[in-house]
Amino acid sequence: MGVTLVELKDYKRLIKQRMGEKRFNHSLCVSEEAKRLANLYGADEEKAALAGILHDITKETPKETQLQIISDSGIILENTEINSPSLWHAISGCAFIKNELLIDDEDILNAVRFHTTGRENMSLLEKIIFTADFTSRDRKYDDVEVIRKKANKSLEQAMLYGISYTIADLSKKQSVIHLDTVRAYNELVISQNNK
Ligand code: DGI
Ligand code: FE
Ligand code: FE
Repeated sequence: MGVTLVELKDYKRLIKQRMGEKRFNHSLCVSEEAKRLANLYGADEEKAALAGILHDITKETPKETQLQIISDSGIILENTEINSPSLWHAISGCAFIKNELLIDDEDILNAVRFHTTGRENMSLLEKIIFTADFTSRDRKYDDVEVIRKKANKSLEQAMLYGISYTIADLSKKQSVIHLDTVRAYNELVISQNNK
């Protein structure tokens, strides 16, 4: 699939209409960072830029509407997902770009679908979007420079650091941890241990 710059501009306009200024800026920053990482790791830069701009497309869509988008696309949520509203935007976002924007590139669809939890056997593009969401220019948290440095050396090391933080944070709040998150974490730990 060829994504031209003109198309990217149109998608930016569409995204801008769907969210507040701060979230739009985040989407632009993730897009830019995803493109940079794609260049660094030899992935398709245009696809990365597009997946980046689209990744949070339904983040500010009302929860009820998101549930409707999800059920309209034939997805039945698992119990853990029903109890984790912060995961819904990845599921509804993927369904929205597939069914409404008619994006048919499976890799882009999966990059949006798994950008919050990660999963086992992620593609290079999925890893790039997952990482860019942590390392984008707008992100400000204590260890952001640590993870940015890791991202320039190894996507897997950056992801492991990010997922470890997420799991610790979720368990501190006694929130549900999705199995995809745990599976991604375990796979990253095992592959680091075997290096
Ligand atoms: O959409 P963003 O804010 O840019 O970032 P994101 O899509 O990574 O969403 C972050 C939120 O998702 C944060 O509140 C933690 C939550 N989250 C990540 N993994 C899991 C999770 N929530 C649950 N319940 N379970 C998970 O495995
Ligand atoms: Fe998100
Ligand atoms: Fe995001």
